Amino acid sequence: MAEPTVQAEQVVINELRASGTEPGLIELFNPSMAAVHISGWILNDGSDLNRFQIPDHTIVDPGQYVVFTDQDCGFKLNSTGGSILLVDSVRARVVDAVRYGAQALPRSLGRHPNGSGTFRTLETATPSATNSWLYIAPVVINEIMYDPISQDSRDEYIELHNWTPQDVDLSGWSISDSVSYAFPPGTVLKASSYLVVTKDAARLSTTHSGVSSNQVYGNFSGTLGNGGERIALCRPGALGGFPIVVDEVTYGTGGRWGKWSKGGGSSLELIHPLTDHQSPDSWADSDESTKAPWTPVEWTEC
Ligand SMILES: [Ca+2]
Ligand SMILES: [Ca+2]
Ligand SMILES: [Ca+2]
Repeated sequence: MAEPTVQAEQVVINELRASGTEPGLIELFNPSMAAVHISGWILNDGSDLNRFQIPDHTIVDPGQYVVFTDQDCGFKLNSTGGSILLVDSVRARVVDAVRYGAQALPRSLGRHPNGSGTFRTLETATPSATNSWLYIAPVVINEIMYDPISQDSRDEYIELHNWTPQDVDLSGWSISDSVSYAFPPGTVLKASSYLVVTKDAARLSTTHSGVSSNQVYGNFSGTLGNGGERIALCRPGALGGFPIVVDEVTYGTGGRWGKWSKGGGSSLELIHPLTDHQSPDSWADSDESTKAPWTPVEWTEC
């Protein structure tokens, strides 16, 4: 049998979980057609202090996985965020590197799609197996009005939806990046219901008379970019620690992102909660004729 070829770029860090009630893990994956010898390669967390040399005779076969626990590595990944580097021993270069934020333990982070995509929170940890579907939080970013037809940023809003049968306490939750907003203590989003966070709450209550005032929150600071931007919904970390991203979307404009949401009178609406919210295919221009749960009244036909 031929010696495994060294194809440094063909092994990726595919899944990770920081140490918590479940042991920490780092999963490597070989997406290529050739076995890769990774003996002597180094895993570290970006510091010289915490480094692990992969043991002799470690080979990752094509389409296969190798998993190291925090016990194997001799150091623990930080649950409030950090880095992992995979360094090739032959050329002493970084083969793959991952930087991650605060984790929603015991859920893991992993590439989506498996082996190639960006790191996302996964529904279930899958050491030595194909990564699971994405974890979908009980409350999702459901609708985005980033470029109102009025050309007035005060008419911008973000709608959140609790798609589960349980009420969710949003105390300490926040929206960040393109705009900033922190929910006041005691905010509860009831089961199967919606709320709106806007740039100008008083104005929205007059322009959208069908919206109950207890569904309207704000004002957020900043504005939603008309050329696309990232919106993140965060909940507080354990013991008031670093905020954990529970849902995020980096919306775009045009093409698969739709035509009418960019200043044409529509908003962007999530088609279904249980989709990949980072994919444009999961979003569509709102249909103003059947808009739910509330109907804008300010639009006039040309
Ligand atoms: Ca996996
Ligand atoms: Ca805007
Ligand atoms: Ca809606």
